[in-house]
Amino acid sequence: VTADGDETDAPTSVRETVGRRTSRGQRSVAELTERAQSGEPRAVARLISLVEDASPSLREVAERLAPHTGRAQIIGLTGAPGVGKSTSTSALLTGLRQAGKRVGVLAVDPSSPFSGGALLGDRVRMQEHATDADVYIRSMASRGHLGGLAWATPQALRVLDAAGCDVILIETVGVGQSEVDVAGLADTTVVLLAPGMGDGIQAAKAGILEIGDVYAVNKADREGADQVVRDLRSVINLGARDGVWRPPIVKTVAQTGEGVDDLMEAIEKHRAHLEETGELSARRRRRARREIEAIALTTLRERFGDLGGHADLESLGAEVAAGRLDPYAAADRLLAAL
Ligand SMILES: Nc1nc2c(ncn2[C@@H]2O[C@H](COP(=O)(O)OP(=O)(O)OP(=O)(O)O)[C@@H](O)[C@H]2O)c(=O)[nH]1
Ligand SMILES: [Mg+2]
Repeated sequence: VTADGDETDAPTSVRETVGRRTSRGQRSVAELTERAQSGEPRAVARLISLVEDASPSLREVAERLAPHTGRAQIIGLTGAPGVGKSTSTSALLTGLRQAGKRVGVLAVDPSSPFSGGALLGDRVRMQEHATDADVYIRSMASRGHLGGLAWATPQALRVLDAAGCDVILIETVGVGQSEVDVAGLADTTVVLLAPGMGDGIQAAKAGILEIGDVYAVNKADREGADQVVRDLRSVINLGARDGVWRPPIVKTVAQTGEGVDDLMEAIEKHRAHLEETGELSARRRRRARREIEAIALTTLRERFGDLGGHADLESLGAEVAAGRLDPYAAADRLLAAL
């Protein structure tokens, strides 16, 4: 469903319309953002689509949303494929709804060029929440646009934040190698592990022990869960220091909801820790810096792309090929032409 539907009451100022890209939308950004803020699901969906499509109207969207952001608690879930991220997200969603929270869910798949597909299974898993008016579930994929999801994901988070979500759960596949580094996006990052998934700890050691604020050993109904907990604990204890957050380890069976209360409690403790130490605002400032950087880099890349056929490049190429100029100096000259 998109928010393009009824257009009878839409203002018609050309300057304020959401671009000519939409076939019949022509709804003003002002109205769209207002509706999103009041929690209208179709407006929220439409705004996230604008983000995904890198719409030119995003500038205005961002400007209008900015004063209404910074309230949501952002919880990231990450871990190897199939470890139970979506099932855990759904279980957390149930718990958060019982606590009366309005919740946004963003499932990000950097490897997929399209939404849907791999995320279809998630929709099935999330179905029980599909009709809940206080839940927004959205999947995002890169669609191959410039800059990929590096800047798009934080913008989608902003939309959900401004739409009044108390909590946003964001699920991404993989650790470290991912284009969308969930640890850079979330207030609290939950890393999921599970028994019987190869040499999980060894494989993950390199990256995960730096990013997990909370560890969930999921599929605790399976043999080997206690061993995963023991291994993980010994590695965490190795790096433990006084005054530094020591990530708790929680056992869960996401399918049945077992242990999910403990997981919520661990997340809340971490949240309290962030607030007490001032780390919450430090993380948010860091996040904002990365966001600015991603947008600036995307803009640069776009401009640079335009220079691909630039006359300077033609002549510089000739100079370098002939050995009259080194490629670094040539690159400097090209950049100076930006
Ligand atoms: N036995 C058991 N199976 C589980 C548990 N949690 C999830 N599963 C199953 O594990 C499979 C993968 O779960 P998902 O939640 O899709 O895992 P995911 O990490 O989101 O997977 P991707 O998004 O593909 O990376 C599904 O068949 C789940 O039903 C659990 O606690 N115990
Ligand atoms: Mg999933």
